[in-house]
Amino acid sequence: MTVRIIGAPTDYGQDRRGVDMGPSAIRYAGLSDALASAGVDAIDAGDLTVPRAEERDPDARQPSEGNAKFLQEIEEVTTALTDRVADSVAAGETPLVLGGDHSVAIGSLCGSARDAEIGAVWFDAHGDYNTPTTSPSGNVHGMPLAAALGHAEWDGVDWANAHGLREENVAYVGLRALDDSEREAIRATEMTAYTMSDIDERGITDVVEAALSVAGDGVDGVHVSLDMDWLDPTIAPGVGTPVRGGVTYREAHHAMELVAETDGLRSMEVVEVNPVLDESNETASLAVELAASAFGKRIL
Ligand code: 5AB
Ligand code: MN
Ligand code: MN
Ligand code: MN
Repeated sequence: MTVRIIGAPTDYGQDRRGVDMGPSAIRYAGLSDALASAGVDAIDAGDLTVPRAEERDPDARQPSEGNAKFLQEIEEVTTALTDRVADSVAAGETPLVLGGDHSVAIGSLCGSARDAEIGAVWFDAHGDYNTPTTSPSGNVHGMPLAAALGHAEWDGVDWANAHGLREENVAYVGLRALDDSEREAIRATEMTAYTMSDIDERGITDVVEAALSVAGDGVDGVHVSLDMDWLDPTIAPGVGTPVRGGVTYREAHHAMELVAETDGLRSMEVVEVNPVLDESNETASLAVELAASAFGKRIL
């Protein structure tokens, strides 16, 4: 397997500066060596060019198009990332996108689904299913799944709709912080949602196996989205929107080992690492370890 590392150093999707340094921190924590030890060929394709917020028109920092901040900047990043991911998949590689905030998922999904039907497993504390109208924050990192699935105000936003992503093949794992409107919207979809309570009751193995089978049913491949706030903040402090009660170190590793065992992994992203909020690059190091597990690293 050849993994293409694509850095997407953007922080336009949320309010806490620093998440744009995520790709550097993850590389510094030893990503290439870890992937090599997992037995994959890793090509580091470098970072997308993302202009800093300070270089942009100050007016662009205000909410635009309803209540979605930096939407024009996010469109630029998304269209570039979509092409990179689509080219990588077309070349027979598995792209690994490094965020950046979770708005990068729009590009990962659009690229991965360009010429295919895909499913997705969403490892996250949050639902990321807001729209510019329902969002309490205006931050697009809380909207990527709704955007990619083309719902509500996102319908027909061509650069953001991943037409090959099938709603019935999307599964959440580990939800624990939903906005009220988001909760209603998720209930109304055909997505499958496993919360932290499901993990408490059924155990991580059962839940992740179920999620992978939902995502992989009848599609060409599966996108895995790993938001580092999925993990408990005691082990992943370097994130912008931490929520207590996340998965443990071993649960996370085991989940990624199950990802590695599925045949259908088509693309993956690791997002929301914010080195400014981190402690000694701990969250970036954890992101590296989890990526290695997802690509096949084993203890023995
Ligand atoms: B993340 C919140 N629902 O929309 C919103 O980290 C948080 O990509 C979104 O999962 C968290 O602003 C987005 C309150
Ligand atoms: Mn997220
Ligand atoms: Mn999250
Ligand atoms: Mn659709």
